[in-house]
Amino acid sequence: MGHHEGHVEEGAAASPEAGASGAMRLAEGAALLRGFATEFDDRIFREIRTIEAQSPFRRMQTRRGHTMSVAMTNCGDVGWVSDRSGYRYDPVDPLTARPWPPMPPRLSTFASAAAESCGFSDFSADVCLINRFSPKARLSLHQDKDERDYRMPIVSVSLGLPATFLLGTERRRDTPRRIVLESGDVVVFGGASRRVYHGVAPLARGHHPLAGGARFNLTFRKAL
Ligand code: MD3
Ligand code: FE
Repeated sequence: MGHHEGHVEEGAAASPEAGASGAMRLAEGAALLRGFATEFDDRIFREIRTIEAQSPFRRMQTRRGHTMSVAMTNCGDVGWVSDRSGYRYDPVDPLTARPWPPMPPRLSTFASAAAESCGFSDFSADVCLINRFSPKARLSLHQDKDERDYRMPIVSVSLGLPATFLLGTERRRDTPRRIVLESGDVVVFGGASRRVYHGVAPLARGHHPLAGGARFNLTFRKAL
Protein backbone atom coordinates (compact mmCIF):
# COMPACT_ATOMS: atom_id res chain seq x y z
CA MET A 1 0.00 0.00 0.00
CA GLY A 2 1.18 3.49 -0.76
CA HIS A 3 1.15 6.52 1.44
CA HIS A 4 -2.56 6.97 0.84
CA GLU A 5 -3.34 4.04 3.11
CA GLY A 6 -5.48 5.23 5.97
CA HIS A 7 -7.45 7.76 3.99
CA VAL A 8 -9.64 5.11 2.43
CA GLU A 9 -11.52 3.07 5.00
CA GLU A 10 -12.97 -0.41 4.93
CA GLY A 11 -10.99 -1.53 1.93
CA ALA A 12 -12.62 0.97 -0.40
CA ALA A 13 -10.97 -0.34 -3.51
CA ALA A 14 -9.22 2.78 -4.57
CA SER A 15 -6.26 1.10 -6.20
CA PRO A 16 -3.28 2.21 -4.17
CA GLU A 17 -1.38 2.57 -7.42
CA ALA A 18 -2.11 6.07 -8.63
CA GLY A 19 -2.00 6.03 -12.44
CA ALA A 20 0.09 8.27 -14.65
CA SER A 21 -2.43 11.08 -14.14
CA GLY A 22 -2.34 10.54 -10.38
CA ALA A 23 -5.92 9.29 -10.41
CA MET A 24 -7.09 6.43 -8.22
CA ARG A 25 -10.01 4.40 -9.49
CA LEU A 26 -12.81 4.25 -6.90
CA ALA A 27 -15.37 2.44 -9.02
CA GLU A 28 -16.33 2.10 -12.67
CA GLY A 29 -16.17 5.68 -13.99
CA ALA A 30 -15.17 7.26 -10.64
CA ALA A 31 -11.66 8.59 -10.09
CA LEU A 32 -10.13 10.22 -7.02
CA LEU A 33 -7.45 12.86 -7.59
CA ARG A 34 -5.87 13.33 -4.17
CA GLY A 35 -4.78 16.93 -3.61
CA PHE A 36 -5.55 18.01 -7.19
CA ALA A 37 -6.99 21.33 -5.90
CA THR A 38 -4.51 21.96 -3.10
CA GLU A 39 -2.36 24.43 -4.99
CA PHE A 40 -5.50 26.45 -5.89
CA ASP A 41 -7.22 26.33 -2.50
CA ASP A 42 -6.53 29.99 -1.63
CA ARG A 43 -7.91 31.11 -4.94
CA ILE A 44 -10.98 28.90 -4.69
CA PHE A 45 -11.73 30.25 -1.20
CA ARG A 46 -11.50 33.79 -2.55
CA GLU A 47 -13.94 32.88 -5.32
CA ILE A 48 -16.33 31.38 -2.75
CA ARG A 49 -16.25 34.62 -0.73
CA THR A 50 -17.05 36.65 -3.85
CA ILE A 51 -19.93 34.31 -4.75
CA GLU A 52 -21.43 34.26 -1.25
CA ALA A 53 -21.31 38.07 -1.08
CA GLN A 54 -23.81 38.03 -3.99
CA SER A 55 -25.76 34.83 -3.28
CA PRO A 56 -25.35 33.91 0.38
CA PHE A 57 -25.24 30.35 1.72
CA ARG A 58 -28.67 29.30 2.91
CA ARG A 59 -30.25 26.10 4.22
CA MET A 60 -32.94 25.08 1.77
CA GLN A 61 -36.27 23.44 2.48
CA THR A 62 -37.15 20.03 1.15
CA ARG A 63 -40.47 19.23 -0.48
CA ARG A 64 -41.44 17.56 2.79
CA GLY A 65 -40.76 20.73 4.77
CA HIS A 66 -37.48 19.72 6.38
CA THR A 67 -34.58 22.18 6.49
CA MET A 68 -31.40 20.71 5.04
CA SER A 69 -28.43 20.63 7.42
CA VAL A 70 -26.06 21.63 4.60
CA ALA A 71 -26.03 25.30 3.54
CA MET A 72 -25.82 25.91 -0.22
CA THR A 73 -25.24 28.50 -2.87
CA ASN A 74 -24.45 28.33 -6.60
CA CYS A 75 -22.74 30.10 -9.42
CA GLY A 76 -23.27 29.70 -13.13
CA ASP A 77 -26.10 29.91 -15.65
CA VAL A 78 -28.48 28.14 -13.26
CA GLY A 79 -28.39 26.99 -9.66
CA TRP A 80 -29.72 23.94 -7.83
CA VAL A 81 -32.57 24.89 -5.53
CA SER A 82 -34.98 22.99 -3.31
CA ASP A 83 -38.18 24.25 -1.71
CA ARG A 84 -41.68 23.05 -0.85
CA SER A 85 -42.42 22.58 -4.56
CA GLY A 86 -39.46 20.20 -5.03
CA TYR A 87 -36.01 20.67 -6.48
CA ARG A 88 -34.84 22.01 -9.82
CA TYR A 89 -32.21 24.05 -11.59
CA ASP A 90 -33.27 27.69 -11.65
CA PRO A 91 -31.61 30.63 -13.44
CA VAL A 92 -32.74 32.93 -10.61
CA ASP A 93 -31.60 32.78 -6.99
CA PRO A 94 -34.90 32.73 -5.06
CA LEU A 95 -33.23 34.46 -2.08
CA THR A 96 -32.08 37.51 -4.06
CA ALA A 97 -34.49 37.31 -7.02
CA ARG A 98 -31.42 37.92 -9.18
CA PRO A 99 -29.42 35.63 -11.46
CA TRP A 100 -26.77 33.51 -9.72
CA PRO A 101 -23.25 34.97 -9.77
CA PRO A 102 -21.41 33.99 -12.95
CA MET A 103 -19.10 31.00 -12.95
CA PRO A 104 -15.56 32.33 -12.50
CA PRO A 105 -13.68 31.30 -15.67
CA ARG A 106 -10.78 30.00 -13.59
CA LEU A 107 -13.12 27.62 -11.78
CA SER A 108 -14.67 26.25 -14.93
CA THR A 109 -11.23 25.81 -16.50
CA PHE A 110 -10.08 23.97 -13.39
CA ALA A 111 -13.10 21.63 -13.49
CA SER A 112 -12.55 20.92 -17.20
CA ALA A 113 -8.89 20.08 -16.51
CA ALA A 114 -9.88 17.64 -13.75
CA ALA A 115 -12.43 15.97 -16.05
CA GLU A 116 -9.93 15.87 -18.91
CA SER A 117 -7.38 14.07 -16.74
CA CYS A 118 -10.00 11.35 -16.26
CA GLY A 119 -10.78 11.02 -19.96
CA PHE A 120 -13.71 13.44 -20.29
CA SER A 121 -12.36 15.74 -22.97
CA ASP A 122 -15.42 17.94 -23.57
CA PHE A 123 -16.72 18.75 -20.09
CA SER A 124 -17.83 22.34 -19.69
CA ALA A 125 -19.70 23.08 -16.45
CA ASP A 126 -22.63 25.48 -16.54
CA VAL A 127 -23.31 25.31 -12.80
CA CYS A 128 -21.28 24.94 -9.64
CA LEU A 129 -23.25 23.99 -6.54
CA ILE A 130 -21.36 24.91 -3.38
CA ASN A 131 -22.18 23.00 -0.21
CA ARG A 132 -21.09 24.22 3.22
CA PHE A 133 -21.05 21.65 6.02
CA SER A 134 -20.92 22.70 9.66
CA PRO A 135 -20.36 20.09 12.38
CA LYS A 136 -23.12 17.43 12.29
CA ALA A 137 -24.29 18.51 8.81
CA ARG A 138 -24.82 15.56 6.48
CA LEU A 139 -26.25 14.52 3.17
CA SER A 140 -28.40 11.42 3.16
CA LEU A 141 -28.03 8.89 0.35
CA HIS A 142 -29.34 10.28 -2.92
CA GLN A 143 -28.81 10.22 -6.66
CA ASP A 144 -28.18 13.32 -8.74
CA LYS A 145 -30.58 13.05 -11.63
CA ASP A 146 -31.77 16.56 -12.39
CA GLU A 147 -29.16 17.10 -15.08
CA ARG A 148 -30.09 16.57 -18.72
CA ASP A 149 -27.12 14.59 -20.00
CA TYR A 150 -25.85 11.78 -17.76
CA ARG A 151 -22.95 11.18 -20.13
CA MET A 152 -21.40 14.31 -18.62
CA PRO A 153 -19.44 13.73 -15.41
CA ILE A 154 -19.73 15.62 -12.14
CA VAL A 155 -16.51 17.06 -10.73
CA SER A 156 -16.38 17.36 -6.92
CA VAL A 157 -13.84 19.49 -5.04
CA SER A 158 -13.51 19.14 -1.27
CA LEU A 159 -12.04 21.96 0.84
CA GLY A 160 -11.65 22.48 4.56
CA LEU A 161 -12.47 19.86 7.16
CA PRO A 162 -12.34 16.19 6.11
CA ALA A 163 -15.58 14.28 5.62
CA THR A 164 -16.61 10.68 5.18
CA PHE A 165 -18.10 10.31 1.72
CA LEU A 166 -20.56 7.45 1.28
CA LEU A 167 -20.22 5.75 -2.10
CA GLY A 168 -23.07 3.41 -2.87
CA THR A 169 -24.20 1.69 -6.02
CA GLU A 170 -27.18 2.08 -8.33
CA ARG A 171 -29.18 0.06 -5.79
CA ARG A 172 -30.20 2.09 -2.76
CA ARG A 173 -30.10 -0.90 -0.41
CA ASP A 174 -26.42 -1.70 -1.03
CA THR A 175 -24.22 -0.66 1.91
CA PRO A 176 -22.10 2.29 0.81
CA ARG A 177 -18.33 2.32 1.09
CA ARG A 178 -16.84 5.01 3.32
CA ILE A 179 -14.12 7.17 1.79
CA VAL A 180 -12.52 10.06 3.65
CA LEU A 181 -12.22 13.16 1.45
CA GLU A 182 -9.73 15.77 2.58
CA SER A 183 -9.11 19.36 1.60
CA GLY A 184 -7.87 19.56 -1.98
CA ASP A 185 -9.25 16.19 -3.05
CA VAL A 186 -11.10 16.09 -6.36
CA VAL A 187 -13.39 13.27 -7.49
CA VAL A 188 -14.67 12.85 -11.02
CA PHE A 189 -17.88 10.83 -11.27
CA GLY A 190 -18.71 9.71 -14.78
CA GLY A 191 -19.83 6.65 -16.65
CA ALA A 192 -21.61 4.09 -14.47
CA SER A 193 -20.74 6.03 -11.29
CA ARG A 194 -22.81 8.98 -12.40
CA ARG A 195 -25.97 7.21 -11.28
CA VAL A 196 -24.88 5.78 -7.95
CA TYR A 197 -26.40 6.60 -4.59
CA HIS A 198 -24.04 8.68 -2.47
CA GLY A 199 -24.03 10.87 0.63
CA VAL A 200 -21.89 12.40 3.35
CA ALA A 201 -21.73 11.23 6.99
CA PRO A 202 -22.27 13.85 9.74
CA LEU A 203 -19.30 16.20 9.81
CA ALA A 204 -16.97 15.96 12.79
CA ARG A 205 -15.80 19.09 14.56
CA GLY A 206 -12.37 20.43 13.75
CA HIS A 207 -10.38 23.41 12.62
CA HIS A 208 -8.95 24.14 9.19
CA PRO A 209 -6.70 27.16 8.53
CA LEU A 210 -8.70 28.38 5.51
CA ALA A 211 -12.17 27.03 6.24
CA GLY A 212 -12.35 27.42 10.02
CA GLY A 213 -14.83 24.90 11.40
CA ALA A 214 -16.46 24.01 8.09
CA ARG A 215 -16.16 21.83 5.02
CA PHE A 216 -16.94 23.12 1.55
CA ASN A 217 -17.71 20.98 -1.45
CA LEU A 218 -18.03 22.35 -4.96
CA THR A 219 -19.75 20.19 -7.56
CA PHE A 220 -19.30 21.25 -11.15
CA ARG A 221 -22.09 20.03 -13.36
CA LYS A 222 -23.49 20.37 -16.82
CA ALA A 223 -27.14 20.81 -16.00
CA LEU A 224 -28.54 22.17 -19.28
C1 MD3 B 1 -21.65 10.68 -7.44
N1 MD3 B 1 -22.34 16.44 -2.61
O1 MD3 B 1 -23.98 18.07 -3.96
S1 MD3 B 1 -19.58 15.29 -3.59
C2 MD3 B 1 -24.21 16.85 -4.05
O2 MD3 B 1 -19.63 16.21 -0.42
C3 MD3 B 1 -23.35 15.92 -3.29
O3 MD3 B 1 -21.03 17.78 -0.82
C4 MD3 B 1 -21.50 15.67 -1.73
O4 MD3 B 1 -23.60 14.76 -3.30
C5 MD3 B 1 -20.65 16.61 -0.93
O5 MD3 B 1 -25.09 16.36 -4.76
C6 MD3 B 1 -20.71 14.65 -2.44
C7 MD3 B 1 -19.36 13.88 -4.60
C8 MD3 B 1 -20.45 13.60 -5.59
C9 MD3 B 1 -21.24 14.58 -6.10
C10 MD3 B 1 -22.18 14.28 -7.07
C11 MD3 B 1 -22.32 12.97 -7.53
C12 MD3 B 1 -20.61 12.30 -6.01
C13 MD3 B 1 -21.52 11.97 -6.99
C14 MD3 B 1 -23.25 12.63 -8.53
C15 MD3 B 1 -23.33 11.35 -8.98
C16 MD3 B 1 -22.55 10.36 -8.44
FE1 FE C 1 -25.04 14.35 -4.91
